[in-house]
Amino acid sequence: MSSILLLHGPNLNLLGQREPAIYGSHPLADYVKVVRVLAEDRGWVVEDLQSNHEGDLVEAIHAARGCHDVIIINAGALTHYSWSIHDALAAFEGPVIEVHISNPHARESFRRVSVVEPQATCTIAGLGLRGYEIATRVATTRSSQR
Ligand code: CA2
Repeated sequence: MSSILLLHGPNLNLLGQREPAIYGSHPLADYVKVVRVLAEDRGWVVEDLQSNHEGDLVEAIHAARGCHDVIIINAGALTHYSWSIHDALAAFEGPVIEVHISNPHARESFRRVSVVEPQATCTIAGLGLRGYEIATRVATTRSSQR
């Protein structure tokens, strides 16, 4: 069965509790559910991980090799500086879909750089939950090539 690894980086466990003007009011569980329900409806399985630790995310990406078909990743603030995640994603053979709840390009200047983006098949930003639905549709469509 085809499989998605859904990764969330630091502080995303706080979704729904703070900064609703930027991130809305949905908890992280709602984002995971959107991906899981749609993917399973299409015959895919989903493994998800949220971690506040960069190394956990790097190790999950390593373990995805030969195990998962697609990675959907919102690396949180690590998006903007984690070369470890960049390098780990480079070793993953399948499509990588970068997702952001907000639109980093419309915010502070430090958010305008993503070191995930060079490793991503595509980036979906600023659409909140809808962005995760779109990411799942892309992930589960056979034509999504890296
Ligand atoms: O828009 C996104 O999805 C981000 O990846 C979220 C990151 C931010 O550093 C990126 O620039 C864009 C931050 C996630 C922090 O989430 C919080 C949620 C509620 C309260 C506090 C932080």
